[in-house]
Amino acid sequence: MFQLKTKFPENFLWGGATAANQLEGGSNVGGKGLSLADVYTFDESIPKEHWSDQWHLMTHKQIEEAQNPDSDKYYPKRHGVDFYHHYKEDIALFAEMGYKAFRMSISWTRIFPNGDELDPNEEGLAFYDRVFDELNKYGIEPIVTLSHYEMPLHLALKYGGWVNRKVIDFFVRYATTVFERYQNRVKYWMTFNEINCVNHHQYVSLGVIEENHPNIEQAKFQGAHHQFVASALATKVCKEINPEAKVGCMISYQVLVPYSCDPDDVFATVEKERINSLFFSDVQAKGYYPAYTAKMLAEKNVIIRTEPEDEQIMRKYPVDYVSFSYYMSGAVCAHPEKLEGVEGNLLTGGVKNPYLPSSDWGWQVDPKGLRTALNNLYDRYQKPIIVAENGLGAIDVVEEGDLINDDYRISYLRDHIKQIKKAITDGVDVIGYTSWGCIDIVSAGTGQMSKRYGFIYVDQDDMGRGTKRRIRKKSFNWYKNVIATNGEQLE
Ligand code: BGP
Repeated sequence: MFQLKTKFPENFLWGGATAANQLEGGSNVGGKGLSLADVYTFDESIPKEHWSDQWHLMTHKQIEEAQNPDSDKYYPKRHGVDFYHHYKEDIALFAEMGYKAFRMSISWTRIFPNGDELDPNEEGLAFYDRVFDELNKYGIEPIVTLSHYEMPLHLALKYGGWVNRKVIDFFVRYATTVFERYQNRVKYWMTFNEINCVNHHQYVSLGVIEENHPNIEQAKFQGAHHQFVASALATKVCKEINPEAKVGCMISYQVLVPYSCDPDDVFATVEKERINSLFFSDVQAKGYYPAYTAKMLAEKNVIIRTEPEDEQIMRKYPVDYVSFSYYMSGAVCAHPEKLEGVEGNLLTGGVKNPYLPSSDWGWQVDPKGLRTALNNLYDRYQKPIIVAENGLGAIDVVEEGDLINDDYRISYLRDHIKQIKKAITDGVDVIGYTSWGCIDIVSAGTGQMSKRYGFIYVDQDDMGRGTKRRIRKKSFNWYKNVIATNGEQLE
């Protein structure tokens, strides 16, 4: 009855994760339309601290400029690392590492270039046929995100993004198209990447162009509601097409701890963790709005407009599994004025935890926090969990003989995988681990290429210059051995 688990399960989904807009390139081929990500520039002349601003604030002027074919700006997410033309070589390298799973996203604008067409673009569908066939050749299970910061730009410009209820229908049409087409090749789906990020970066998450927006909080939560409904409707369709398929939610989970044992810090942490992350997985995993929603929305002066059928569809179609990205933890202080703040992928303005080191980008490294995260989510939902992203963004140096000695990355990943193993012993049902950016790709936040996460180096710089040659890093062989020993040999 009480069976202690001390090992990773036999069929554990070891692998890596990417997103189409950071990986694929080929934005001007195969009939692809422009996505939100395609208008994101990288410009070294702008001060570093503003590189991520476009995630939440994109102006109409910037978009107009991006649509001008003569613009001399560099748009890194149009180029990615050209997986579009290198997918065979890249998948062969994943297979060489022994991948059991590959998390990727479908670029919505390859399938529906503007988002509101009635018929899909066959060339776009055919591209993913080829990718899935290639994965299948090596027995690699695709885990596919439907929307990873790359909705059609047209839906943002014409309809105002996810704030508009019509976008639900466009999304469901897109989801239905890909569920039908790939029903025999894809079992694991995720609807929205880091759905809680609507709260932090409304441009990439919702397609809301913020300048002079009259009520941005209202827009965020109305948009989130539409995504919840869209996700439940997509889950319904997915199950009708293939009852064996599994649909998951995906949040960015920055585990939060109180800065001190001051009761004010403790409760501030409870509330901050809800609004930052858990509210979103609560709705998607349980299928209904949690009791604290009313107060949370009242404090923000937000009134979500719903339709009578929303509640029922959300209750009937919660997700099958829960997944999350984990890069760091955070500390919460009820009175943070005198404390040092920290950087992070949620732009949450937490305070520095004096017990933790930070990455070169100021993200606080806390492997034990991953064990806490897994326990928290499993206690709360009792659903299988995939660690969908985890990794270290770092500068890599190619030494004589194509050597890349990324011991720092090995150490980061090893420490985190150890904590997953402990969580399995704690009783958590973890079914997969896909480390982030298994091949170097363009950074989501900064648009840099030099912020590298991969086991495979790509010879390309921040401005897209380079041969795009793929080189195995030291971590490549390390991870290969981790997978071969099913997580038993981590040193
Ligand atoms: C997550 C996103 C990814 C990603 C990762 C690392 O929030 O889901 O798309 O890139 O963070 O962030 P960055 O690329 O900014 O270092």
